[in-house]
Amino acid sequence: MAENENGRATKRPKSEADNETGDTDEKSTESPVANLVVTRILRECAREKNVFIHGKVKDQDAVVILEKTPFRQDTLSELLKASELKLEMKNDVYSTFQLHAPAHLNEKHIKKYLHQEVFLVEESGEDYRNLTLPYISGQSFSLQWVYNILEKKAEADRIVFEDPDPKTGFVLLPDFKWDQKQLQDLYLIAIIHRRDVKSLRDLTSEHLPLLTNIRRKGEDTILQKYSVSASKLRVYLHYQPSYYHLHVHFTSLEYNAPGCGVERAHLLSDVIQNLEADSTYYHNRSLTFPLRADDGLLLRFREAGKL
Ligand code: G7M
Repeated sequence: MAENENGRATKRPKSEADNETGDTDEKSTESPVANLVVTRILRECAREKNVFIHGKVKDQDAVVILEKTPFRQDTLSELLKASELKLEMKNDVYSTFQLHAPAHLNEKHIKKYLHQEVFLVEESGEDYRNLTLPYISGQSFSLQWVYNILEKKAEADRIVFEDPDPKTGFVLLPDFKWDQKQLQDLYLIAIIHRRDVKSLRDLTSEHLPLLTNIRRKGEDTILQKYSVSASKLRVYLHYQPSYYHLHVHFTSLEYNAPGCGVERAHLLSDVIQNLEADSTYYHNRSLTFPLRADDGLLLRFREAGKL
């Protein structure tokens, strides 16, 4: 568990029933993860300082994500003053130290590490229709959390902007990976109101008014509310996304957000230009993305001899 003010824990919904009400355990005083029995570490990234844990809470499956947030300016001087330093290496004017922070600023180490191999997959338009679409349609990726947000059953107080138009409208709110304590890792998502666009693959020039609306109003809102200008934002879509209801990520350019690499992120401005040039661009083009070894979709590509 991340126990200090620089870390946070997030628990995904335990079940559909919990999820439908939009009610979360956050309201109760008991820590929702206090009784977590860890089954295994699904993923840990030392560089991004996060860990994904599969476990059980009262016999129900749960996924807990712990993520180290950026250093906070207000605790920085205390961190430097009160920490114990152990010299590791000295060379010319350079020295490296191991820093042992005071307990209240520190976090426990999670040592277990389960590395998942990742493979890059190239998906043609035909592969999408023959392999990916049947696969994602057969999966029960719950979008209930998305509908809860759109219907104001959850996170309603976190919405920073809404355009209610059923065709071009969207809701803008902080991604749950952002604790909103500092702008350095600013992270918001725009979730569209219409429910018939699964991902980048579904987009045609018909959706240009929706996309340009998201870009303009999303950037304007972030400038007004957080004083972060468009030139300081990375605005993109994931392919493959984790959730097949179109949403756009707005992250601070300063923040190396998980999934913002070239193999997964598609800049909204590129998407708009590609659709302006060719309405069927995302229906026909090959798209490349990473899949983890345990991803069922990878198996489909393997079985089809595409890997
Ligand atoms: O594009 P992709 O599907 O990979 O991204 C989904 C994004 O939604 C991620 O950045 C998640 O952190 C974010 N997210 C996921 N859930 C379940 C929630 C949620 O319940 N609330 C909010 N605000 N963001 C979420």
